[in-house]
Amino acid sequence: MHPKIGSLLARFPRVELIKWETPIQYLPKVSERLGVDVYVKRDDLTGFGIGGNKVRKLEFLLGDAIAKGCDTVITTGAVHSNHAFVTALAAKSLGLGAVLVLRGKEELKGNYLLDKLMGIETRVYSVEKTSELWPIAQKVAEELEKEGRKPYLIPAGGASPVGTLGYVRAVGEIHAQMTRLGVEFNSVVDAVGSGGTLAGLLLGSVLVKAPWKVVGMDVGGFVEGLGERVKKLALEASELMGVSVEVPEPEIHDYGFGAYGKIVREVAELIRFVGTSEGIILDPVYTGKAFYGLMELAERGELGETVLFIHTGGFPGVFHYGEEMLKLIQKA
Ligand code: 5PA
Repeated sequence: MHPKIGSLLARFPRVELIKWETPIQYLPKVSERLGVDVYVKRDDLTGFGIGGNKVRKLEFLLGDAIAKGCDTVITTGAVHSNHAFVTALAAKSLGLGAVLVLRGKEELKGNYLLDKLMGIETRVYSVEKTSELWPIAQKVAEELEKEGRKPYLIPAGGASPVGTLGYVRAVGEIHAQMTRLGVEFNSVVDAVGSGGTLAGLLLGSVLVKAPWKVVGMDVGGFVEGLGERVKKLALEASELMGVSVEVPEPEIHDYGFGAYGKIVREVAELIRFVGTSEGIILDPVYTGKAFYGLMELAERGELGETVLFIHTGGFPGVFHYGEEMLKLIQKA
């Protein structure tokens, strides 16, 4: 852990859901194909539930919920939401209640199947956008308050200033690992949905004066005004930490292939390539799209000589959309 990050975060309540540093792994076959050294931070192996980036945010969010004496966590997302499932699972494991306010088709697949299997309370609505779920979640909170419970509302993706601290902390880990590895990353790349991960990476990188640039791959407009939102989140998190810094405009590229959650052949084929060459499974909604962007930008020489990809997880999406991907690959 980078000492500056460690000491700045020490006063924030955090529940320890991750028991180790996630490894950083070199990808020889991908690197050979691109002519650029590509490493992966294996945050798919954060190890709580099915892992992923959300666990890092939840360490701080649930720490905050418990410190505030809350007893029930409410959050929102699509039915395939990795964030929603792991939030409820973590809350339950800590003895808290959880209510998920979701949107979409109730199919027993992927994360929604896991929700049901773990006995998590879900309420599913037919609205277009996850943002439309927020007022509903607020009403659920009011209902619970009337019953004498103390709810803790978590925005979609855990994208609050407190949640953002999770990836500020991750930067402290990455910086220390990079020094041990004896390499220097020129770029750090991640998938961007709600923006909390990118905001944390951005702020953490400023704080450690990192040698890399942070590059986000927008997976299809999960939220509007992404760049501004990421910057705002990073600044709010810096205020929370009591540091005064300049946060640059985030570099974000559109790799949504038309829409959030849209499953496309190019990404399905890339998932097959990375799986069969490196033994790493990417997902079709987030990491597959972001890695596709990494490969295009790296080939154009835009990411420098040495790149770190944050594997943010999303494994249940492979099983939610597996059949659809297979059909697309077979049609080609
Ligand atoms: C998600 C998000 P941010 O939301 O922090 O930008 O992270 C993007 C991201 N990788 C990257 C995976 C596997 C993710 O699940 N998921 C959301 C969800 O509801 O699961 C918030 C959209």
